Amino acid sequence: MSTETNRARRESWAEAVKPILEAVESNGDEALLAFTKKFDGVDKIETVDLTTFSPPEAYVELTEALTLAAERIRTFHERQRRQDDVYEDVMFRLGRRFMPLDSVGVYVPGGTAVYPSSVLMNIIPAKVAGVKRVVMVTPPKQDGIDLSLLIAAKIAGADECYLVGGAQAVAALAFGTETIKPVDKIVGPGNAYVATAKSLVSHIVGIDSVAGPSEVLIIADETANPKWVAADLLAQAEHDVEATALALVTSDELAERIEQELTRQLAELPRRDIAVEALKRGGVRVMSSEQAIEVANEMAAEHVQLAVADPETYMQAIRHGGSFFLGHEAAEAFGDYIAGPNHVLPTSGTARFSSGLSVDDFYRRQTFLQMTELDERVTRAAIRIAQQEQLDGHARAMAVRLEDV
Ligand code: HSO
Ligand code: ZN
Repeated sequence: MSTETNRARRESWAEAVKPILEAVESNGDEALLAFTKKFDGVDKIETVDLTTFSPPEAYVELTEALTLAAERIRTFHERQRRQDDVYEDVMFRLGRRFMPLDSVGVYVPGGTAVYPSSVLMNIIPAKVAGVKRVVMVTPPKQDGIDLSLLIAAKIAGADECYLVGGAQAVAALAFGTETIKPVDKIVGPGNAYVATAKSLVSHIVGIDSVAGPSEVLIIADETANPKWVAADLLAQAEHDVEATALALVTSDELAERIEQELTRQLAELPRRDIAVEALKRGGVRVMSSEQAIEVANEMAAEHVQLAVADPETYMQAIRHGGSFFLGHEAAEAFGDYIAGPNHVLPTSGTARFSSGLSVDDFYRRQTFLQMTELDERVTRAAIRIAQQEQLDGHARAMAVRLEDV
């Protein structure tokens, strides 16, 4: 799509979202309820008490699965916890401390992509960082909310949960209403209106990066299993018609066998129509391993799967990628659900400069200094720089100490 059309679309989303933000900011619950009625056809702002919520019998197996996934995700993220750093030099005790955010809002979409796994992936790092108040919001539905989201929220440790969605939910989290107290940062995926709302409130509240359509780049050599490579391409392609599932393979023969597998497996895939559409942009291409590495570096894909005999060597050569999956067995799907690393990853080439969601996203890094001894050389150097900047007040603030200490 042209830049012009993209800009026009962005502007029309912003036009639709701005009045919603303003109304919720000025009128709180009253506006939140009015939009919930209008867009979701539901006549109340429901607060879900997760402490008293317990999954019905039919959900026992899913609850066990989500509990195991949560444990593994928690273990992985606990290793990302930060230690404060303090040291002393000739003049100061200096340090950096990691302060968890007080409160975080997690937006959970309720449309066609209802992913309890994403509830775990967004909430667990916040709780591991030490965020006291994690608030989940998800759109209400006339036929009742998907319980898998509530189960995941409870397992992950959400503190509050409200059934509100869309731009109005983002506004409530950013500005606060009588029912929903404001938060310091909003994370979680959402549709264009939710993403627009997040960016429009980003001057008063932290936001995560906007997730584009999911991507996988698979590099496969002659040791790869065509059936597995095809299955992994389809796992990505079924996400979204805009998803990218691309395999770069070293021989025509392997390409052909993967194509055959794709045709065979597609026939049995319930989300076949979506996958077929997505595969038009991706699919299988033949090239040398050097070229494949070059493409990988240019693409900076969200997921990089290395279905090759020596995945480590490839990973050394590929500088960009959100998350790497090494070897034939390491299907991306394991990473989506249960391995441990976060599945919220940079898309659309943003892996060139950004990283997947982690515990770091829920800390503020604060610095401190305390004078232990006044060092004349250091002080005089600072005064000299202040004079250069013609900030005499600065120079004096230090000079008076030099005189008195
Ligand atoms: N592959 C998606 C995450 C996901 N897959 C959720 C299934 N459920 C983006 O990393
Ligand atoms: Zn996935």
